[in-house]
Amino acid sequence: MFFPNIDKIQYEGPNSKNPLAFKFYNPDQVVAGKTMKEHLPFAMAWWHNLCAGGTDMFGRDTADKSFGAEKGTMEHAKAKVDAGFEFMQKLGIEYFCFHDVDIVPEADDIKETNRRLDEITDYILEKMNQTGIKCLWGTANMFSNPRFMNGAGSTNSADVYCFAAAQVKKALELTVKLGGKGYVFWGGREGYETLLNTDVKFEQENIANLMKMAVAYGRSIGFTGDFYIEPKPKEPMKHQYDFDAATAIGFLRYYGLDKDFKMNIEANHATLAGHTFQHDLRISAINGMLGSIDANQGDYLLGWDTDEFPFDIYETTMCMYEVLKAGGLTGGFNFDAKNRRPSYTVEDMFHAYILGMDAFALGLLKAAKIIEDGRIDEFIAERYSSYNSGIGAKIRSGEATLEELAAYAENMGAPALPGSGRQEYLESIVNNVLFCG
Ligand code: XUL
Ligand code: CO
Repeated sequence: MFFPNIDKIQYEGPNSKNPLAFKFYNPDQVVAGKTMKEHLPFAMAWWHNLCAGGTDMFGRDTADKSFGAEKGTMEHAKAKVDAGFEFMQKLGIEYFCFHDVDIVPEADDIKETNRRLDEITDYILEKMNQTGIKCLWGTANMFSNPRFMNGAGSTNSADVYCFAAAQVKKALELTVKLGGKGYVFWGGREGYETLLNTDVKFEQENIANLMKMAVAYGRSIGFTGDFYIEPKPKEPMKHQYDFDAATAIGFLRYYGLDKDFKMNIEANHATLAGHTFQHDLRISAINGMLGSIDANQGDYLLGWDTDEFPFDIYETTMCMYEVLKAGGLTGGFNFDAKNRRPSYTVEDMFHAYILGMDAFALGLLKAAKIIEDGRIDEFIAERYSSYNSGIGAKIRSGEATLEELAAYAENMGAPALPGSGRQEYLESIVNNVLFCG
């Protein structure tokens, strides 16, 4: 046991003061026709929870993630599996997400890395069968190793491109072996620092081709799940090609990849792109491409990807509002989030997940209430009601011509103002639902 002083985390309700209990996440409670557990398939991110120790640009690890073994060994890799499964079981988390190099130490020779990956995934599979815990998605880390300094699909080196292809192939095989629901492309270094040395069209074609090869191979080995792009505008690169949901969707459609791919929307990536989290969820949803979510949040005072655990109930409420309206996710909620560097103890790991799971559970409860309340939906319906009949209905039918609309306008005099947007009133409804009962 790695967490001997921590029992299974129970739901104790909103009045509990127990730091190691859920206040809002009550897995079997039914909300809007489904249990919370069904609405919220939570996943543990292997990299942040089991690998990252708090290193930042100015200092080394504060948290000890050795789990009693020597780092860089297969014993350590196995200890992480044991610790991870104990952690997930204690929190009632049913899924995990991983990069290839999160689960084994990378060797110099990819054949040896792949052998290690086979060995560790045998072990992970055993644990999955014992516990019922499942894989949400897998991915290949094609951004940490120096060889990927210019990207993977976007690299200027054909040899590096082949190495990336080999990693994608193996990571797909592992995802299939572990029954993963999805496979993620986060274009970590797919972008540029300066256009003075970059052929953007060339790089985008190469990225699309890598994705096409991944789809062809994945389908050939029985992967039936979704491929995901996880948009991010910048960091580590100055400009990244998967800037936001709209950009990534346009790219997928242009290269004919839209049938196989959906979006994995990360809150802090959306805010880095200058959007709200809700915006990128909505853009994905209206395009039928809302697949999965990387659950975290940024910081208003910091302009980078801080990957904080979700705490802001307005954000989780508006996220769950989008998810409910979209009819749920085919993927899940992966906590791509890390403890703050000074929160370095084992208890902090549990507090962080309790915070995140409770924040989404409360967001779910409140979003369901906003929808049930109906005032916002009613307002929106009324706001567009001029399209319900007459010339408006004709516009919506797609049958109107420019000449016809111009003739209509010429006979109309000046149009009335379009009606108040009532933003402050609508915001007060949200506060009313959030804080009154
Ligand atoms: C980095 C990020 C990644 C992806 C997976 O910003 O979000 O961890 O989720 O590669
Ligand atoms: Co992410």
